[in-house]
Amino acid sequence: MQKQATLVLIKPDGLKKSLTGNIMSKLAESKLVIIGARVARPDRKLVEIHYQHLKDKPFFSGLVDYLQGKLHGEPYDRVLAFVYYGENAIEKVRKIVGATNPEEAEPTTIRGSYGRIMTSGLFENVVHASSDPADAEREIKLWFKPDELVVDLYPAKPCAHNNQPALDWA
Ligand code: IDP
Ligand code: MG
Repeated sequence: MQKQATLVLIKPDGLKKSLTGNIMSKLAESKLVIIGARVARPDRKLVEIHYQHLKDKPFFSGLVDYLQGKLHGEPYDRVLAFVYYGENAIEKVRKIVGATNPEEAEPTTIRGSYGRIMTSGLFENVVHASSDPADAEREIKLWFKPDELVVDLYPAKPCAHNNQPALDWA
C-alpha cells in the first residue's frame, strides 16, 4: 500500500490534562513517522473550515470554541498539530485514537482513556485525527505550509511571504 499522511491535533483538553507525552507514546505504537509538527492558535475562520462538515449541528459553535481553547483558557488556548506518515496511516491512527464518543471508545484507546462528555453534551475527546484520504489532504493543507513538512506530499507553488520567497499549496 502507498504511504499516507494524516493530521493529528492534540486539542486544548489534552494540553490542559498534560497528556501530550501519553498521546505521543500511544501513537508511536503505530510505527508511523512525524513529518510535520507545530503549535498553533487557530483563528475562528480556520476552525470553522476545519469542521465545515458539522456546520449545521447544534454543537458547532461550542465545538469551534473548544478547538480554539476558549473552554480551557490561557495557556491552553492552542493546539499541537502533527502530520503522521506511513503505510495505512489514516486507519492506524484512527484505531489508536478511538471512537468519536469517548463513552463508546474502547477503553485502551486515547479517547477511551482520557475523553469525557462535557455537561453541555460536547464530546471532549483529547485529539483530532483525519478520517479519510480526502479529509487528510484538506486538513494538512489547512494547518501546514509546504515547507513545514519534510516530505513533499502535494504539489506546491512559489509565493512571497514578508517579501521573502516561500511556498504555498498549488
Ligand atoms: P471525529 O473527530 O471522530 O472525526 P467528527 O464527526 O468529525 O468526529 O466530529 C468532530 C468533533 O466534534 C468530535 O471529535 C467531537 O469533539 C465533536 N462531536 C462530534 N459529534 C458530536 C456529538 O454528537 N455530540 C457532541 N460532540 C460531537
Ligand atoms: Mg472528523
